[in-house]
Formats: sequence, structure tokens, C-alpha cells
Amino acid sequence: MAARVKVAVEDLAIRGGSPQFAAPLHVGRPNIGNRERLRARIDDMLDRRWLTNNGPFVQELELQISHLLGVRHCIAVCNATVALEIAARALQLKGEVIVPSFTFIATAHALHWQGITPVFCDVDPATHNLDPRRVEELVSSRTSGIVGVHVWGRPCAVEALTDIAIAHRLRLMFDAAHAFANSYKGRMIGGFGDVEVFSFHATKFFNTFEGGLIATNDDELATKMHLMTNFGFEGYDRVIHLGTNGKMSEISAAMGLTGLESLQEFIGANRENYQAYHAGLHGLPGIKLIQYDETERCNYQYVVLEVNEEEAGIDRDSLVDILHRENVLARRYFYPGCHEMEPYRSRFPEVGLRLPETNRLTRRVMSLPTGTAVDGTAVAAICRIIELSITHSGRLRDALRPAQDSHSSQAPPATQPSAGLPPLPLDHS
Ligand code: T4K
Repeated sequence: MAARVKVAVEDLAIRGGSPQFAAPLHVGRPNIGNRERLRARIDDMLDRRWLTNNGPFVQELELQISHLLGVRHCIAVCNATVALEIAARALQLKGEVIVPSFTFIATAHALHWQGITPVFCDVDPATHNLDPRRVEELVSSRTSGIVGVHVWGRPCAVEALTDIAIAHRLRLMFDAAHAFANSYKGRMIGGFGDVEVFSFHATKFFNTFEGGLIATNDDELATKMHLMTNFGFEGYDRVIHLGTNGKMSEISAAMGLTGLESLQEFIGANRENYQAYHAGLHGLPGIKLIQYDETERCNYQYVVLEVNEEEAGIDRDSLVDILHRENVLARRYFYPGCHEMEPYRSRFPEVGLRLPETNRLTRRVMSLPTGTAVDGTAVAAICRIIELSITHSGRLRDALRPAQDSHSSQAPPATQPSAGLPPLPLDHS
């Protein structure tokens, strides 16, 4: 529950006030659909004693999603990382593959895990997605494919990337982890490139606990990826392809089917929160809320700010620290860029030189809580904290002292207010 909206800079927790929220507000708090419907499905599943291996819930989920996306084949998978690995293998990606560094590490790892070299490419600062001009420059005789990421669910430059792929005979795949239920030029994401991969992880607005989905209109690829997802089995005792275990379980599919029934409610809550953030942050110097195309279908699942330190008078990391002190667990998605994480950092130490926009963005962006766990009152309180921080940035400097990174901990945050503790250490790297 949100306490009274803060009035003065002295009310901020970093200045000794009580935290705005008694319990932490997370980015990526799962949306839960109708519990009765979920419980009924779990009972069905238990009665049937069919828990995984292409069960009826998985088949129904695949069917419903292929109708929703207008895509011929959907394969439900245990998570999007394994889905990316299966898709990359089915597309016979090898040698070098061009990918953004401004993405979640899974995009790069899914390739490198199977011996492919991710060639990190810079992004367009306006869209945060692969810049096709930079992609073209990186194509070499070793390139076998391009993996675009629809970052925040905003579509990549699909036509330009398709043209490059055709011109150079490359395979084109999209990591659509963020883009479920979104459209591009009136067509649902899922049908672009050779293959698209969605994530249904708990932190996504539509979740199957853990899960993912591969979508394609290519019959041959679909057959291959179906086989690969289940050890290459074609019927009992007959393995006809190299494969892995990428299957989605029935309980995950039950969650997915239940979530699909509430999809519009989830999107509606995200949209309302997004609009409340828009209203609350409007006109604040140095704060840019990313825009979504209102003419397309959009899940609004990420509320992402770019903080321009020169204009705001405060840097992104300080703002994140101030929010954490208020129990608003804003996240620095995506920081650092993949190229600054291992093993890429050691293997390709020079690559950052050709990624100026990525380097700039990773130091400016932050994601704020949204979803059905957050309402307009909470959003207004968060916006007020940001406003106070910017308006009084000079007076907050003493409380914000640079030290080591405070945001890298994987440990769950304390549920108790942190008032009275010394200021959190900061990363100003
Ligand atoms: N490609 C892209 C572009 C992606 O963004 C992702 C995943 C993938 C591929 C791979 O998809 P999967 O293989 O995961 O299906 C989280 C998610 O784990 C990850 O799925 C997601 N992207 C990424 C952007 O965010 P972390 O390491 O930041 O997660 P974590 O544990 O810090 O959780 C995030 C926040 O959510 C926390 O504040 C706690 C909260 N949370 C989390 C869980 C799991 C909850 O409130 N409840 C929960 O059950 O990666």
C-alpha cells in the first residue's frame, strides 16, 4: 500500500523520511488470472494423470495462440532461452550471427551456447532496436543469420532486416520475448522472419510460470523444431533427429490458458499505468518515457525511462537508488550491454567501440513497476518521487555518494522499510 504522496524533499526516504511503500514494488510482478479457473484446470490435469509430453493443455495453448497470432505453427517450449537455442539450430545458424548487445543476456547466450559467435551490433537510439545500417556493415562471409530483438515489444525494422537477409542469403529470426500480442503494420508479431520466439516467463505480462513459444509459417522448420523439442522422437522408440528436452509441462500450459482468458485485462492494466506514468512525468526535464505506437496492438508491459543526466540534474543510477529506498525496485534493464558481460567482455574487448548508442542507452535506461500489482495511486506516488528527485537534485547530492554497485544482488529484497540505514552505495561507472 502506498503511504501519503510525498510533498517535500525531506519526505524522501534518502533524506530520512519513511519509505513510500511498506512492501517492495517489483518490475515484473507476475499477473495472475482467475484462480478458480486455474485450480479447475489443475484438478483436470491431476485426474487425467497427464503432466507433460504434449498433453491436451499444451495442444490447446498452441492452437489458441496460433489463432491469436495468425501463424501456422506454434510450439510451446519450457522457456524462451531453450526456444532460441532450438530455433537457431533448426535454422542451421553457425559461424557468426548478428545480434544487438542491448538485450537480455539470453539472446546472446542462446547462440554462443552452441558455438555461434554473436556479432554485437549497435541499435537505433529512437527505437532501441537493431539499426539496419549497422547490421549491413557487419555482414561478412562468416555470417549465417541475424537475430533481431523486439525490445520492450516495439517491433524491429522488419522490412529493412528482411531485405538484408534476402540480399545476403541469411536466416532471420526474431527474439520476440517482449512482444506477445503486439502487432506491426496490422500484422501480429510471430509471423515475421523465419522464426519468432516469445517468452512466457513469470515476469512477462502473460506467463506460464516458466515457458516460451516458437512461431513460424514454415512447415519444414516447424516439423524439425517439434522433433527437436522432444529428443527427436517420432512415435515410440523411433528417434529421427538430434533433439533436446524443450517441452512445456501441462501445469504451465494450464496457467497459459487461464492467462489468455485475462489477456485484455492485463493489457488494460498496463495501458492505464503507462498513461498514468505519462501524465505524472510529463514535462520533467531530462526524463523521457518511451513511446508506443497507439495505432498498433501493444501489451505496454514495460515502462521504460531514459534519464538524461545533464537535463535532469541527476543520473539514472542515483534515481534508481532513491526509488529503491522508497521500496520501488526499479530495474536497470538493460545494463550492462551483453558485450560488457562474460564471456563476451573477455573474448571481444574491443567491441564496445562500435556500440556508442548501446553504451549510451545502457547508462540511461530504467524500468518501472507496472502490471496488475500496481495501480494509478502507486504510479502517482512514484512519479512524485521522481519529480522531487529532479527538482531538488542539488540538495540530494550529499546523500548520494558513489561507491560500489548496489543493484547487482540476486537476493530477494527486504520487505521491511530501510529508513535509518546509511545511504545505499552507488555505481557511477
Ligand atoms: N530474450 C529477451 C529479450 C528477454 O528479455 C528474455 C527474458 C529472454 C530472451 C529469455 O526468456 P526466458 O528464457 O526467461 O523465458 C528477468 C526474467 O527472468 C527474464 O525472463 C526476462 N527476460 C528478464 C528481462 O527479466 P532477471 O534476472 O531480471 O529476473 P529477476 O529474478 O531479477 O526478477 C525480476 C523481478 O521480478 C524482480 O524484481 C522480482 C520479480 N519477480 C520475479 C519472479 C520470477 C516476482 O515478483 N515474482 C516472480 O515469480 O530476469
